[in-house]
Amino acid sequence: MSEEKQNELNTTQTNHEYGGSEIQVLEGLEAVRKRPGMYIGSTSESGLHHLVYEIVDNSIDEALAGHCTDITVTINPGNTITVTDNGRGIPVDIQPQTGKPALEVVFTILHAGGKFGGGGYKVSGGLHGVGASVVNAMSEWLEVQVHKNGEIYEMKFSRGKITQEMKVVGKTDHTGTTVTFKPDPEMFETLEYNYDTLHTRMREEAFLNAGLRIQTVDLRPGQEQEDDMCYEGGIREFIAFINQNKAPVHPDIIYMAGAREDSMAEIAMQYNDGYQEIMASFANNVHTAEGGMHEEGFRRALTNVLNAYGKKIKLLKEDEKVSGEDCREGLSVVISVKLTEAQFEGQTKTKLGNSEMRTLVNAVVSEKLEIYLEENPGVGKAILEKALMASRAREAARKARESVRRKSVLESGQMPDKLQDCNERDPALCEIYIVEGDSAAGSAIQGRDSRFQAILSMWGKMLNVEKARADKIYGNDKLYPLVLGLGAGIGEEFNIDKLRYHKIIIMADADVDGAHIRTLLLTFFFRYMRPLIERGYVYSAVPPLYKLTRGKQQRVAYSDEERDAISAEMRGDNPNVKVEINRFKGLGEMDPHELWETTMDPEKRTLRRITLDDAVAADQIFTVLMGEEVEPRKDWIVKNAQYVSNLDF
Ligand code: TSJ
Repeated sequence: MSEEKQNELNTTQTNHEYGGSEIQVLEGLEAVRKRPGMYIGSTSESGLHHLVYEIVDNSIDEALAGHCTDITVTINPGNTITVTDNGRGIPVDIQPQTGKPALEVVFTILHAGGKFGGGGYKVSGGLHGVGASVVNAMSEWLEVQVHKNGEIYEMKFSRGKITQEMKVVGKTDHTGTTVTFKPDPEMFETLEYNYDTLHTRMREEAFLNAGLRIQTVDLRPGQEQEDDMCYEGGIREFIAFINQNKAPVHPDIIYMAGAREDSMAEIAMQYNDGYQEIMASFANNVHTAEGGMHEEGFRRALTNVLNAYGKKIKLLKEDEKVSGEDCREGLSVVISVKLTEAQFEGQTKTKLGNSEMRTLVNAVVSEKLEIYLEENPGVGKAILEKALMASRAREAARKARESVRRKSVLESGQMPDKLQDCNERDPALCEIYIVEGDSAAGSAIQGRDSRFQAILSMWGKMLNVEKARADKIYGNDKLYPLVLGLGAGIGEEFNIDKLRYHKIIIMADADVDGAHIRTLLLTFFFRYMRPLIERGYVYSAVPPLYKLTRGKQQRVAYSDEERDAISAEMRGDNPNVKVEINRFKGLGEMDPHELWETTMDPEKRTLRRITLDDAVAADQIFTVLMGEEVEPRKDWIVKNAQYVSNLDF
């Protein structure tokens, strides 16, 4: 460590002497601040929320160990977070190895959490239990109170450094842990918590931990609300929730569970009369968005059991088969496995790599589902009939598609008329703006630099991706122009080498409809053109929110803070001067010049790159909340209307 840095530490930390081990500690936490992405994924809205999950994971581990029944997550005024539980309380005794209270170690040493202490059912999730020190490093301040041994212990930190050593501050008659923190404005692009994001995630945790009570509370003025979640039925109730607005093919939810050595698997499933497969899988309560071995085991077993059963009841002829996809049309399923040494792989470390989970889930489903179908022949027949219908529809669609594709415009190179192309041909230099609505598209077409900027306009309600089979997208008049314009095909045939633009910019309003369009497009890209997101080719344009006018002088602002700052600047030393502030209602309201200046000029605009994490979040919102039925979608939009400008898809 440089001398300068050492001095800086010593001055901010007057009552604390630094020895060798402390310096290592600080370097550890400094590494978190230098490369936050490695520890919490991002410093955008998703990273901000991740801090909360890191803390809550510790309480959930305590619940899994059988010592905690209640967890409360509170957004306080000022966007600080409090997490409290009624567990045993983080140990406060001095650790022999370090000579320090375990509590201090948890918050100051990377990867220390959850590793100490005695037995119980310990599971290790992806980032589970290692997060307290990471959150501490990323917080302007953090304080913790532990109720244990009849005493209340307290300790405080700032940006990972101790500001108050552990001390007893009072007496108590119960046990538990409370942590309050303020995310560091130096580290995060946004500091505003979204209640719905936290609530949705906590609801998921409550579904996955049957009987655990989780409360979420928002205390911010003007948006006070709370939810109290406890599901005795666990993942069965998760399926009931996912299918709540869908028409089930059979009344009960099929539930299967089994264990082997240290691991266990549980599966809940139900078919509805739609086409979409909704598979939500978890390993140690971590959402495995990229799937993995447990999903493979499930798919294999489901296909085998249904084919065998179909033959047995003679719905399938001896040489007839239904494919895996056919077996999953309209299926909602939650797979949850718990294991001791989870291996997480893939781009976002959300793909389960343990092959023994394939074996376990396969065994559980093979055995239990067969028994279930034997005992419920009515359900068995309904499911088989549905799979057979899917099989026939798919075959017909394939034939139709093949005949269309032979003379397909995809190969002819013909471009859709909704596309105003650019002159440049090198994809690395080309951008395509996807714009919603007539008037915004008009302004964009006039305002753009047509040498390298193409405009694709989309209007009207887009296809609900959830409802469509992949093959239907070829025929969809809203998405087809997009597929054509990008030029790289779709799904299994997607070929990124043919992509015509290396910047794909979604330009939508900062309102409900804009958020809706962004979610739809991201879900679509995630499901059918994932390499676009993996390569970082997808962006969100950031239009301004306010126009400020003083006489002939005009400026724009992209946030409330910026608005206030610019307004003060424009006033200068002259507080009585009038600065007119107008809110932009939408992109369509801007003239071509304004749009170019504020949102499209590469010299001045802000683009937000969409990460795989963002797309996963959009996909999940989509899956659960934007499924078959219109009503829950409306509810979601109405409920989120006030936050929508903060959504970070
Ligand atoms: F780590 C943390 F600070 F992020 C955090 C930990 C935050 C919150 C809100 C709760 C917790 C937490 C930790 N709740 N409960 C526990 N339990 C333990 O750390 C614990 C207690 C006792 C024993 C034991 O063996 O006696 C072992 C452990 C791991």
